[in-house]
Amino acid sequence: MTALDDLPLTPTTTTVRAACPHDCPDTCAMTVTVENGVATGVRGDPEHPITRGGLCVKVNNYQDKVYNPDRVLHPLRRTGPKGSGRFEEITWDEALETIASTFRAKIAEHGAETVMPVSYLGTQGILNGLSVGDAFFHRLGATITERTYCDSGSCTAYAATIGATAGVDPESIVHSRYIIIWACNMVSTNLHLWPIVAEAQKRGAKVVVIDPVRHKTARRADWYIPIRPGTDGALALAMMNVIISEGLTDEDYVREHTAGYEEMVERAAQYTPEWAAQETGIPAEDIRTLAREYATSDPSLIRIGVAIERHAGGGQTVRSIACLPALVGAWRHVGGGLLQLPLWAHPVNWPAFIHPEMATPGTRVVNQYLLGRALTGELELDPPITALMVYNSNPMVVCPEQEKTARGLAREDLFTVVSDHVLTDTARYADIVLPATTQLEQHDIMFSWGHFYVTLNTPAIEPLGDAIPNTELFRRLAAAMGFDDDYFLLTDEELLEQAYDWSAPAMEGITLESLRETGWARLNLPSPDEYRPHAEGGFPTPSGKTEFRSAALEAAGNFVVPLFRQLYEEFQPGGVVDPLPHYIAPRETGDSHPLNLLSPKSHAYLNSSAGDQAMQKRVQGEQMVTLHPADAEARDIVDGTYVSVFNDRGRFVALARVSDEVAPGVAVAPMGAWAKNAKDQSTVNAVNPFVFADLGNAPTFSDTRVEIAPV
Ligand SMILES: Nc1nc2c(c(=O)[nH]1)N[C@H]1C(S)=C(S)[C@@H](COP(=O)(O)OP(=O)(O)OC[C@H]3O[C@@H](n4cnc5c(=O)[nH]c(N)nc54)[C@H](O)[C@@H]3O)O[C@H]1N2
Ligand SMILES: Nc1nc2c(c(=O)[nH]1)N[C@H]1C(S)=C(S)[C@@H](COP(=O)(O)OP(=O)(O)OC[C@H]3O[C@@H](n4cnc5c(=O)[nH]c(N)nc54)[C@H](O)[C@@H]3O)O[C@H]1N2
Ligand SMILES: [Mo]
Repeated sequence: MTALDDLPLTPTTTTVRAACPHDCPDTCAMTVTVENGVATGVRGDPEHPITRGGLCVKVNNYQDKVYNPDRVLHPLRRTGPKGSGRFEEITWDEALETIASTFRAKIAEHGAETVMPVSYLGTQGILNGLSVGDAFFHRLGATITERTYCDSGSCTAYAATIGATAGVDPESIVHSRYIIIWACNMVSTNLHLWPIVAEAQKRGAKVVVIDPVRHKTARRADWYIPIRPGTDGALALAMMNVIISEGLTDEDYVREHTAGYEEMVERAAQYTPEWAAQETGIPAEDIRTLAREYATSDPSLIRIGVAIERHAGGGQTVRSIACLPALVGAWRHVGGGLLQLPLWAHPVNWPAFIHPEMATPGTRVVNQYLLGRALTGELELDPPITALMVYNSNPMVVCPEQEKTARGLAREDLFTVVSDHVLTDTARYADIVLPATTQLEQHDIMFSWGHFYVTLNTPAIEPLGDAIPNTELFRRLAAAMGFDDDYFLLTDEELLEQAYDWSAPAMEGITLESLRETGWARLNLPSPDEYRPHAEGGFPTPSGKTEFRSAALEAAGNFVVPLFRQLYEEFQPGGVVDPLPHYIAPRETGDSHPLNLLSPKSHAYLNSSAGDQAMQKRVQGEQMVTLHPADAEARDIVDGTYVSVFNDRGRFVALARVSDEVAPGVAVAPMGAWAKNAKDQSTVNAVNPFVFADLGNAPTFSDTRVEIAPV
């Protein structure tokens, strides 16, 4: 690769190919400069078609995370009260012995389900990420943790409607003529897709943003449509109503490649633009215009953000939206259709990491979204959770009902182990803290949920202190527990070989050896200038069609797609679901707490990661809440002063920002700031509910009502 060869290198300087580890659609290819064994800088690979040489504010100083003086570099044992953050250094042998003997004692007393793992996507690497501990906990017989924080409801709805398809290639979007960005603040959360959208816009595409907040992305749109939170389903159904009633459907496509159309026509008749205007706050004439423009501009593209699912009817919202491209025949064209999570394009060998066969059939499943309730006993569990192991996650910040999470973690009879880079809000409650390596110190290989490239991460430097990768952590824990299954003996090199199904058609021409040369590679799929995955239908649904009437929902009821459970199993039946798309209004109505609070992502943090890093804190500022001038005036709230945000679940204090970026009745408090740094030691998840959305056990972070008052 010439660009790397051109770098001015001194004899002691090397450049190593790496991959951004973060839970983000962009999965950037990075290069790391190493001088005398020290990483001195990271930059985006200029040749990568998505990264294009640029890294975002969250990672462009990644070396500061690696050498952060606050890093935990040795195992620690608690010496002060839980939450105090007082610890002493111990050896790995002492730590492993303490963990193994305590797990054994707890299991002898309560049974193995008394142990609960809590993990999410601190790193997205296939080796060290989502599934790294699954085999260990299956072998132990621990409670199975269901992980549905992110896009689970959307994935259920999407899979039930068009199947687990990659959908539109993000690079094909340069060809799109009408682009709807729906509940996605792309400039903050999917930054590397924006230049592609901007290129389409330059070529004449109209960019529409539908969001309750006029954010950085909305300000670049040709048409910004403010919407009442949680009512997007009404808008999508009304768009169907207009498209059908005005004869704007692609009749041939609908006839050949959809199922249940006649029933959908009947259903959609009730969802008039006038009705939807009442729900959404969008004038009926604007709804008509949107539907007409969408139906008559070829190719038309919808990009949905993860935030679209975070309310009571989130699943049905995505069902309705996923029906639209087939209705207008958008899939016929390059750059036409729907972009959700192209991760389905990646033939990752998940079962090799999850090892479902090691699980004991019938082991109970607890969703970690309910962690606070599980720990405080409000969720009646028999046996109770008495041992918790947290890795790749920071539940004190990301879980709803923060006060319950804190109260649960403070329990004296709970033994908590946390593996992380630094003493997070959660780690401060641990009995044992274990030091984890960062991406520059470990092997990994990355799939992407935002593009069609696979990226290899080669360690750039030796691990600092006693830090180890998660893979090694579970090898050591398995040895300490006396597990001798072959899996627990595999080295990282051997795990890399298992990461992908290398014989899958999408991997043709890609090997570990080739990746060691190039760093990254595009999956073997048609070029973005030609890729029309569903021009001839071929949806991976039971009927092979876009299913207005969903056979999967009809057969299974509500379900969680396999990846979101540790078990790699088929549908989890759970309740009857109307198999036709329909509208479910937001759950919280706001009689006593009138403001609808949203907690989208922070621009400078990656969930809570980087939430305690100096540069990122400077960019992001402290926990804020934005509200409309009319709402501020009615409450005597002045811009730049502290306010209390509260409801019956809890409260947090934030700095008020008064702006007409949000509509009256809406308030926005980004998530990711640490409680430790907050004015009253709590953040936005203090007020969020534990309630699931309609499909896929998705969270309902956007379905939250609060009141705000000066403090
Ligand atoms: N900078 C940054 N980037 C990130 C992350 C981060 O923490 N920081 N996290 C990564 C992760 S894990 C994820 S899941 C993605 C998420 O990325 P996005 O999908 O963009 O999610 P959010 O930022 O939570 O919300 C996006 C927008 O949805 C809007 N929204 C909320 N509720 C509704 C609603 O009911 N209807 C409509 N129409 N809009 C609504 C919010 O106002 C917000 O502007 O970002 C990834 N990228
Ligand atoms: N209110 C509200 N809450 C939300 C959301 C929201 O929009 N609003 N979004 C939800 C969504 S979409 C998501 S994805 C979740 C995110 O939830 P999490 O995935 O839990 O996100 P983080 O807070 O970043 O926590 C990851 C932790 O893993 C650590 N880590 C990173 N790399 C490694 C490693 O290699 N080894 C180990 N052992 N640890 C590592 C990081 O330092 C960090 O402390 O939050 C959810 N919570
Ligand atoms: Mo997420």
